[in-house]
Amino acid sequence: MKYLARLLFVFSILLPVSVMACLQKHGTFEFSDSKAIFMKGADAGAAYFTLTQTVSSDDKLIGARWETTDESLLSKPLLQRPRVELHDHVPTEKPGILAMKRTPEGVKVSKQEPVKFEQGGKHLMLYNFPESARNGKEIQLVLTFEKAGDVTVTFPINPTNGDKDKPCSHY
Ligand SMILES: [Cu+2]
Repeated sequence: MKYLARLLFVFSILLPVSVMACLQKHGTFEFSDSKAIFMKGADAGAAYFTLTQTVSSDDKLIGARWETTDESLLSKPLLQRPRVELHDHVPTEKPGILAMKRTPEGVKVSKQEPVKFEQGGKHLMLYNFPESARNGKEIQLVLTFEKAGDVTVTFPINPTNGDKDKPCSHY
């Protein structure tokens, strides 16, 4: 019994570590710390991740989208359909106040410069996401790169601090 207790204890320590290694590899890219955050009751949200290019070849993230086959969403006017935009935060005239802006020019990624999409900085802005998607465990977003093309990345939804590194079930 004592052995079992010790074993469980070891497992409980090891588990978060192994779970933390939710690294998604796609071609020459590595994605880590991916998450999507939706405020309660809001259909807009943001997605964050760290992106590393593992080879000495520059690329550029130029767009992102969420794919759905739901006709009731696809038949809506363009601006009411689910969509994803590349955003960044920029300083305003008021000290300490940041504003969001679109970055349609894209985000460069090279081996020397891992790119962080994080709160208060670059992020993927998520608009008009249906409740069914927001209430799920995770969403898949398709990220489009200039050279590498489309890459599908999994984002756990609203991970709490306790399980902020929960595993992605889909790679
Ligand atoms: Cu934004």
